[in-house]
Amino acid sequence: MARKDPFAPDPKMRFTFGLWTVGNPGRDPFGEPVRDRIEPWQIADLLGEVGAYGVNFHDNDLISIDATPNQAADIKRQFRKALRDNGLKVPMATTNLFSDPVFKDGAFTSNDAKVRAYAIQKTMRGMDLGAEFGAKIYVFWGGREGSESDATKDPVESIKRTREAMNFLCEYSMSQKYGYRFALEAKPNEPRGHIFNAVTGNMLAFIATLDHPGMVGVNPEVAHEHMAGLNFVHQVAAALDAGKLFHIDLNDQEFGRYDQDFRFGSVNLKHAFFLVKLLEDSRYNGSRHFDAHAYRQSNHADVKAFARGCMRTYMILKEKAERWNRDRSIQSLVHQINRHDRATATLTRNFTKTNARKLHSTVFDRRKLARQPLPYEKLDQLTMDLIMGVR
Ligand code: DIG
Ligand code: MN
Ligand code: MN
Repeated sequence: MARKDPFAPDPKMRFTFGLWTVGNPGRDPFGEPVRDRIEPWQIADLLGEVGAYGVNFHDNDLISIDATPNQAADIKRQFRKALRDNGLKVPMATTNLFSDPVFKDGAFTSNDAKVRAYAIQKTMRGMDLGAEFGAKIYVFWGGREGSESDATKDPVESIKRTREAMNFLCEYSMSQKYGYRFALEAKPNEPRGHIFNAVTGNMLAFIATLDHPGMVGVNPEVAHEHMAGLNFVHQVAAALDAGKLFHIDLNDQEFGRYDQDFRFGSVNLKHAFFLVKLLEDSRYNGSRHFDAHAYRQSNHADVKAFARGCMRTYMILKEKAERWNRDRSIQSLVHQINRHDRATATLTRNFTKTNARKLHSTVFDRRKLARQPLPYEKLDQLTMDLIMGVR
């Protein structure tokens, strides 16, 4: 009997791909498609074959914007059968508010009130469609919500317009009893010169200003925070700390480049290792969604290798993170560098006048504190040994 692959995709990881990812025909700003377009049901068959848990979609990935009601019904019927045949879930849905020319200057932040209203209507209908397939997370990526010149849009008014749309759509989800949780996805630029709410930190602040902040979280993407030169693990940590990591877009990205959406872990293996460690240590129980696509040079067979590679790398890094947590030498160093002190800890945990008076009068030997050893090189090399497979 064939030995079970220890790094085969585990359904408990809830690995998902968007229709637009493995279905990407390979068009880019400088070239035409290089792969035949495949239908949603064919994409579902591909994801079933590689062992994904689920599939997500933008409204128009599934049903084109000009489809007739009969065409839409046929597509949904075929797709629903393919989901059943492949045992795939639909955890997330979202709206394409960036492809059609009507959104050339934004959707929720358009300077045209009718375009803003149409964008909200299109999102309502996208939410209806997602709910038909059982989606409980609704992602908002405002790819066109921005400007090239600040002469064209008031940045404060643009945030207010976004808030009006989000408040309305939260109410719509509640009125329809869809039970959605909204996940806001940041990106600093591309396709706009500057996109509002550029990074996950902006989104966390923005959520606090909404009428129903409890049903709104974030969907951070590796490539997008890297485009902003940020440490993605730290952005995800902030979302986890705020209880707002409702979804996550996994991929990879060279720093200082356009949005490359590479296979997960294929560029920054160390960052990917600490991201997987953070997600697993924190018992993240959402989808691990690969918002990525294969190289433009790949054919459909290689697209399957891309999808398998995303999940396999995650599983390998998960096993390495478990070994890091069990490694005696590593854990001994982690214990050594974290110096606990009960006396000072109780003083600063809660403010009281007594604690303040005691802390105020405490004598610290800062020269002795400064000489405390921090064997970070040793710890990081042990980590690199483990990541490189020699430990
Ligand atoms: C791009 O990173 C965006 C769109 O693909 C989509 O709206 C969202 C969902 O993951 N990510
Ligand atoms: Mn991206
Ligand atoms: Mn994304």
